[in-house]
Amino acid sequence: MSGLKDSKDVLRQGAVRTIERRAFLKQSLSLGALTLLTGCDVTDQDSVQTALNAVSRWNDRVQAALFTHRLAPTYPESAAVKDFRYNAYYGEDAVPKIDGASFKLGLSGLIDNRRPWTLPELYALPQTSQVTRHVCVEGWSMIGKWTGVPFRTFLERIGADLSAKYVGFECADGYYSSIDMASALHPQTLLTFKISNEILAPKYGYPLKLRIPTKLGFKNPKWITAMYVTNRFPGGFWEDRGYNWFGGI
Ligand SMILES: Nc1nc2c(c(=O)[nH]1)N[C@H]1C(S)=C(S)[C@@H](COP(=O)(O)O)O[C@H]1N2
Ligand SMILES: [Mo]
Repeated sequence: MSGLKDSKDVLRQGAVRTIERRAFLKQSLSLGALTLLTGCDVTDQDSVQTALNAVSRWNDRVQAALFTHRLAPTYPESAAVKDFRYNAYYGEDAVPKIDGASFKLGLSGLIDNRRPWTLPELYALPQTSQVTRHVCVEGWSMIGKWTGVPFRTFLERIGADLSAKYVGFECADGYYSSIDMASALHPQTLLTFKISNEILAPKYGYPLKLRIPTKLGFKNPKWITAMYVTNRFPGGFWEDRGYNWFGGI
């Protein structure tokens, strides 16, 4: 890295910190202040929600500036927990059981080759492993080892429009989520097939889980059945219920 780039980075970080401070101030505004700033009637739930959503979208942009190029910490393989904790919006007894033999990953949106992919085809892609910390917003975290294809490799292989804004995911349990393209192309974002060196057990998302260690657990969809590339903001299951969409760690 050249000295010039270093000093630019320092300047940019300073600017980002200022923005972040403002974002923090803006996020901790009272309803009264929100009324003054946005001119919306706090007794009108819709306009309050619209204003708060606008603050959250703004927060997404600040997080994108702060986190997109950062690498998540990695750990020695010995740190990976074998009996990983299960989580979903329902109990373990209700996890989807997907038939791998007939499974096909559906593709749509801004992708050149939208033919569906079978598991043997996906398994034939170049794979890599990572030992990283999964952080759940509900207050627990755990280090695990996941194996799969770098998501960027897959996006390139299918001819995805890498200049599009979002990649969205649909899951067998009705869950859905989406990520910004920069995070989709991040070197640690993997479309995974394995946890702890073994094919994902049903509860961990068989056959496909997106592992994205730069984002919170709810941005790591399991039981992915379809994905799409789009410029239209797709939201997500928890994101549409109030969790911040960017979900950076
Ligand atoms: N399809 C689907 N994916 C999901 C969820 C879900 O309910 N459905 N929950 C998310 C949340 S909140 C977490 S913390 C992780 C948990 O993954 P794990 O069971 O492998 O620990 O899955 C994420 N992906
Ligand atoms: Mo979570």
